[in-house]
Amino acid sequence: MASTPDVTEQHAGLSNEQLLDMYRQMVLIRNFEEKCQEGYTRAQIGGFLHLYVGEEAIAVGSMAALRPEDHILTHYRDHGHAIARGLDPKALMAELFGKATGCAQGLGGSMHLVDVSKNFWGGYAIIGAHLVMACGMGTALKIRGDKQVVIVYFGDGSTNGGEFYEAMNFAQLGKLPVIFMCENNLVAMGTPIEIHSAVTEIYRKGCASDVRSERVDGNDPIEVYEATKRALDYALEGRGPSLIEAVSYRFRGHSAQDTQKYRTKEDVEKHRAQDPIVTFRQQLLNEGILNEDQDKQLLHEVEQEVAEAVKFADESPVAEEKWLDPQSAYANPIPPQA
Ligand SMILES: Cc1ncc(C[n+]2csc(CCOP(=O)(O)OP(=O)(O)O)c2C)c(N)n1
Repeated sequence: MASTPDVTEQHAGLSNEQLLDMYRQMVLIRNFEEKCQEGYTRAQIGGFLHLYVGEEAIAVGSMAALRPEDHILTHYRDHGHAIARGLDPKALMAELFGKATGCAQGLGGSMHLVDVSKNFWGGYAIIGAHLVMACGMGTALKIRGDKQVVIVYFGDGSTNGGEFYEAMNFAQLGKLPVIFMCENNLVAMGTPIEIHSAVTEIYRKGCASDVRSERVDGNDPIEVYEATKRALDYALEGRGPSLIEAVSYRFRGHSAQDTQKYRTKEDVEKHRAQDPIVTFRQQLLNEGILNEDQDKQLLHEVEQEVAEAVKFADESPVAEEKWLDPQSAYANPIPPQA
């Protein structure tokens, strides 16, 4: 049987197998989040729920360029990053359901997914604050001489706060191995970018600290992969941080409760023409890397995997109350005073 021609030359050195894996991850993230929305509607998931639908190419493309030893910090819209980093969808869904089998024992919820064994240091809810944490991690790596990088994900709205400029300046001064990945989905909660930012091309904000900066199509996982690889190599050469602006769009509201009065249905539909999953799928079909039967099979397997995750979460015991003891917040609890 003739094998599919390998078109790695056109795809930044990615093999057909890697491209298919990236496509599968994007489909898995989308499917997982559709079930999250259902779980929220059924009150199986409480608290905040920020969906990443439409932005999948950024997490998948960038994670494909990272190595197991690299470190990840992300914001509260973190389901896609966790899945792309290879966290177990069962433990993630259980976390969302507030169950003891969740990746944070069910105490973190949607915004605080974590798995230290994968150097996935968590989702953070305070916008911009984790950029400063990335500098702390970058400093530690530099002092230890570890050949590792930190990538930190954040939105366009987060680049208006002081922490963004503070972090960029600090990282550039110390030539820290940090990749600042701005996911520009063109809106911060209910405020379109033209209204919240004086500079709408976010990568241009890097010039304030002379940080190497570039803008890519965040709907194209291969473009994101290439930009991340460039930033990774740059950091590993000891040359310092990079700012990547990946332009995309979120199809759902800011969180599960959002009436979306700040945009029209027509706006959303217009962007659907650039849906990263539909576009990537078509590209793989056109190039003979994927065929219709494989695609159906892949979708079937993903649906099964997500259904198993929901079942696992549903049947797991609720988070244990003993963990609500403030002492449980410490890695090394403080002994009681005499
Ligand atoms: C310091 C701080 N101020 C305000 C908020 C409330 N808040 C939550 S999300 C958000 C908008 C963030 O938008 P953006 O950075 O573009 O990320 P996106 O949600 O679009 O991914 C704000 C203001 C917060 N979490 N932290």
